[in-house]
Amino acid sequence: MVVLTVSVSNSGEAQDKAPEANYDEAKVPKYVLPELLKTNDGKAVTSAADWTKVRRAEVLQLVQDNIFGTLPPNDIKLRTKVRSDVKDAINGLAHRRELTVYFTDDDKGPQMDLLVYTPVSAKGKVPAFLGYNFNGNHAVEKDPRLHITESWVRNDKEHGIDKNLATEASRGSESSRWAVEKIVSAGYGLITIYYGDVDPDFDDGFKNGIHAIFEKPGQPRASNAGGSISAWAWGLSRALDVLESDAEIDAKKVAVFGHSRLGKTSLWAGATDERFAMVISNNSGCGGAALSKREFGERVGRINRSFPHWFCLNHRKYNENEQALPVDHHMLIALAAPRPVYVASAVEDQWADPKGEYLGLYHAGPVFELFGKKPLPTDVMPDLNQPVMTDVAYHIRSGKHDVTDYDWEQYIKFANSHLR
Ligand code: GTR
Repeated sequence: MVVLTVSVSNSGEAQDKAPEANYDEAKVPKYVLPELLKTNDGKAVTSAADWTKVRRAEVLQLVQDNIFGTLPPNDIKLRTKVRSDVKDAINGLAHRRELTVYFTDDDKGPQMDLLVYTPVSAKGKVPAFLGYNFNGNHAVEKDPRLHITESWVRNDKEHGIDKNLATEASRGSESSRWAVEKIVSAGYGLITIYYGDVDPDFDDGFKNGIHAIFEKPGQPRASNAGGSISAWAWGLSRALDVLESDAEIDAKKVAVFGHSRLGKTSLWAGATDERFAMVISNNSGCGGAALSKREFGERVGRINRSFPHWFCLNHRKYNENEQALPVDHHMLIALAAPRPVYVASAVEDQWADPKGEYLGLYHAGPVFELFGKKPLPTDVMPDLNQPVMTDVAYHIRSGKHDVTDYDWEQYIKFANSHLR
């Protein structure tokens, strides 16, 4: 029997001591992945039409009911207000807008701010990348004109964040992760949102963020009710709703992007909303691109205990019990097909299981093939810093868990061949 000890750290994230994460490939158990191309009643899926008409919905349901849970309803009226609009951002290269999107009629109610960059040189609508940031829109660039988020943020002494409120000291603190200059110079737009606007990232029993609109206090939670990742995915779709009537962004060419927990989110958003034209997972690891059944690095039990609010309650059935999962993350990735998907790893990020991320994309391949798309050619990972790009793409770069200029250079290159 495995005895688990769980303690809660100052950051509010639980840290358990056992079982230790496995980093030894020889200790990966023999596992059998659930079949992508067989329907629940055992029929072979042999064409794109079989996938689209029958199997896709089954797979979506399996991923929803066992991993992330349902998304909030989408039949709400959105209102938008321009908070700022400048033409001289990023050394004069970008038109930059801050757009507040209200989820109710109440200006003080749940809302999110879209930070929208478009190239000033653009003639007509541009394709774009859309993704959440971790620290607030004001952390993307050190421009004093940007509004400092008023949403809950994780305490961070280095950036003067105390009592969960952002201050001047956190301006630009996340700028190394957002290659805005490269993106707009390549002719793309960038839309980013502080993820805590949609749902603050702590376990509060689903009362804050957009949960305040949809959840009834005291009501028991369904075992497949969505957690924060579903809420965040929902928020990305609402951003796309807004972009559909934007004069500068081509909403039919929006790549949904995310790093780490937000990479799990971008995969789930791409799965649940087929309007996203491309899906990018940066170091998404356990719960993202990595296969859970490999039990390598971070595992299902550990993530559920550290972040009890991310997934649905059903996901806990697989704590220390991954082999019982009726789904795995190749199925999550396959839900993006036939749209282009990019999965990226970092070699020092073994916690996220780079090989498991690669294999997640590799084993989604048969669905891409049904559509005449080229998947990853082999189950052998490419060398360091040697991206493979077909109709899907993968790279493992040197360095740690992060988003770097190198990552963005590859995403832009991949987008150049698929979103142009
Ligand atoms: C870690 C978590 C990972 C990843 C990461 C992040 O603590 O274990 O799964 O999501 O956080 O989002 O930065």
